[in-house]
Amino acid sequence: SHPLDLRLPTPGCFADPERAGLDADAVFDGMTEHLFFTLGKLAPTASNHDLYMALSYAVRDRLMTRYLASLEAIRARPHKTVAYLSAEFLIGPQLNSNLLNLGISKEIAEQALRRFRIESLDQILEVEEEPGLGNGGLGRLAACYMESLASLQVPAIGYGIRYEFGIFNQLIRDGWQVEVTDKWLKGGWPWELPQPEEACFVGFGGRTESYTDGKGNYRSRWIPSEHAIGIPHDVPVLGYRVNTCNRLRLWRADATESFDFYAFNIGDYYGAVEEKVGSETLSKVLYPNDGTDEGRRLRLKQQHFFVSCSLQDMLRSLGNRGIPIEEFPNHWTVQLNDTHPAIAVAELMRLLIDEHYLDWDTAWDITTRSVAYTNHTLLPEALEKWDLTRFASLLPRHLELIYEINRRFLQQVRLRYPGNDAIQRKLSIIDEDGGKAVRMANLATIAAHHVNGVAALHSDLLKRQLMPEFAEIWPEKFTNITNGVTPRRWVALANPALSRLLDEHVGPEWITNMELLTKLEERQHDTAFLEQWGATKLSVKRKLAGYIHRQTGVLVDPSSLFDVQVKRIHEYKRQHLNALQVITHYLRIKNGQANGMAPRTVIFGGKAAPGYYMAKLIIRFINGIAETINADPDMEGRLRVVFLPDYNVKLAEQIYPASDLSEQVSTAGKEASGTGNMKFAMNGALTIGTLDGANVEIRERVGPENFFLFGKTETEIMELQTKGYRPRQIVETLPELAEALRLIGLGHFSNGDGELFRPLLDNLTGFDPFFVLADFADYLRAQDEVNQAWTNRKQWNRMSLLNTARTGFFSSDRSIQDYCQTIWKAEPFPVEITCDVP
Ligand code: CR1
Repeated sequence: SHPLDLRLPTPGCFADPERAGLDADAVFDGMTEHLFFTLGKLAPTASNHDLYMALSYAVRDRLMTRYLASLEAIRARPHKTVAYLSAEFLIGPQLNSNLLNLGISKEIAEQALRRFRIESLDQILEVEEEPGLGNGGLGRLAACYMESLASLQVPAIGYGIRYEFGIFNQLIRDGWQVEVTDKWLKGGWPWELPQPEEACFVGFGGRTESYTDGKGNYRSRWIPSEHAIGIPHDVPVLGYRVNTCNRLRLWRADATESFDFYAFNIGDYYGAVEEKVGSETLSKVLYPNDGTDEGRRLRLKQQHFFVSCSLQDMLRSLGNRGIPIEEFPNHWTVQLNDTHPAIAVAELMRLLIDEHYLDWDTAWDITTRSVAYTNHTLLPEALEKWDLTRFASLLPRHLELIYEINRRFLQQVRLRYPGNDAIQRKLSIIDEDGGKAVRMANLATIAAHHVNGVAALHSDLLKRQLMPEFAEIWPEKFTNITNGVTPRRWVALANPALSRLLDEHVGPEWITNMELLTKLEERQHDTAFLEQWGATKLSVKRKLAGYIHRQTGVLVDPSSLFDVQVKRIHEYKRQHLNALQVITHYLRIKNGQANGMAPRTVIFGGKAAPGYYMAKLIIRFINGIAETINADPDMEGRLRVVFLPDYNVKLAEQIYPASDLSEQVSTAGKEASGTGNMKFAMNGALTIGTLDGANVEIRERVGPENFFLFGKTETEIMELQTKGYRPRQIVETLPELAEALRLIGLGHFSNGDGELFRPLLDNLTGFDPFFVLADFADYLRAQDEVNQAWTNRKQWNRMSLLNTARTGFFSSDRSIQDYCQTIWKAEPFPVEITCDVP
């Protein structure tokens, strides 16, 4: 620990427990002041939104001591800081997590709220708008990692973009997804601190030129044709019950000249704001693609924009503290969250060489000692490639530097594989096949000191399939860090009922040490406890049932098996496999073959990328099935299907705790890790899943007898692919499947419209690129096992308990400790606070 003589003024100091300001009176006083002075509202007429704002400001005030102390500690005593570069941070609602991490209990918050005639904290949490600054797993992972970094007291900054519009809101109209702009900032967002004085300039376009400096050295410089300004907006990230409060630093783009007076004077009112509009477009909107590359100029501009601002910010912080630039790798460890920030390699080289006048070797040494890269997918369509001409016109200097990095690297390759042209072409940063392009994964891999995948299987496939030659050249570079999720949000906040049980039977330390949950195993044969376990789950399911009814009008039975698949909609995730299984279930009931089948509620949720036709059709398909089944009196009390619209973090917090069965049914080899799978298991859901991503490790940990495994392995899928796969032949051998497909083709789930789902049917029976039909029979077999297991409720509860007990490994605290030890060489830096209390 590093005691620091931080004399903070008493009014702002909430460090002293006596004066911590965390009691109900203090919270009430804080709210009252903010209502009046910050919001200009009177208590008697304040709306719930006003009260949400007032409570948020009062809570934010109470973060400030820790926030400033953390900043000051690192300024006074430099310590290696993690710079987590990510185009997405899906942080979710902030109020509740800050209350938890600060230590303001729900009871205390409610005591304060009652004085404003509000009975429950939930009424206030309900009005909070979440910043949807991410698509799915990748962005949510970044948010869990930021929370764990702070909780483990490791100094870190999450660098990203403050999108004005995040991921679209999803409406369902006539069964189809409709996208609506996400105006998350419209009511004001109390969790950010704009820092206009720390703005950074970023260039685009233009040309490069050579010149001779004062010492007679040839140099290059970039003369951009356009500029934008990045204004940092800082979001405090407080750790759980510690003084460490890190930051997300999100850049908002501004025009350099926000108003062109010349154009205005000659009467060109539109032209006068045109440049402003153009630069501000940079941080306007998040690309709503999950795991697919959007080969667009604006996307590359966004990436360069936030990366350049962030690297300038890191270099400036060294300058401000008088630290020589050569020390960069000792002060910053830069993690590239996928290839979206991979331009950092070229930009850091440019800043070091062109603006700080370092020579190539020194700059390369600094860069390669600082940067590491996480790969999040093997899907070819998600591996970013930029058209060379486009790249050259936007980032001409970066291209020069990339050519030089490539030239030096290929020299090494030639030495190692003399005469092997194929390997050179494969490893080159420049793709020469077809239209030339810059391959960002190659750039990131060549520069990074570590490259990691996100689950054991995925890291293995990364080495064996995607980058075997890179792995041969640099075996020590490649490593695995299995993903994790934060137990604070995903258990303590999302599932207070379960948390109370864990507090009682394990002790409250589980929340920062999830491995302690193994203590629950002692209870696995305790009938009374297992009943309590089941009753806790049921109470949470009741709440979700209420929500489902309010949202969709469908009444579901809380005692039925809640079978849930929530995640982005994608063919590889195979929501359609699940949907086909639901049809089979329906047909068995119809045909009187469903004796002993457990009543089920099948719940789906997730967004489809707006341009992904097949994914949108799958949503329509699920809604068609839901409509037919829910309207059929024979299904009453036996089968319900719901598609919950607008799946986001807030909704996820309601769903995971209320689930009995977690559907993790991706084609083996396609899901890099998954993180929802971990949230389900921690909350006591059993998994039905394939040997894919982190499912493999979940199954190993919870025990194969507590996991419903099905499907072909990755190797079997590859074999099938090479042998030649004929999905139509499978249909012929499976009468239940044939009947399901026939009904779909007759329009049974589309009001008689036999054409609606034709593209889906053709896809499945024609190519079936994700082997839905190949896994169908085995999936049904595993679902039968689920039904069997559910009939013995004591046994089910035992399996559920063991899932919670044995998934401590999937805490993001463990992932972050792994990153700190193997990749970042970063250590905790506890912050001490002394108040200047008279
Ligand atoms: C993967 O598809 C993984 C997350 C976080 C996603 C998912 O399996 O859990 O990353 N990849 O590691 C992705 O979005 C661009 O790639």
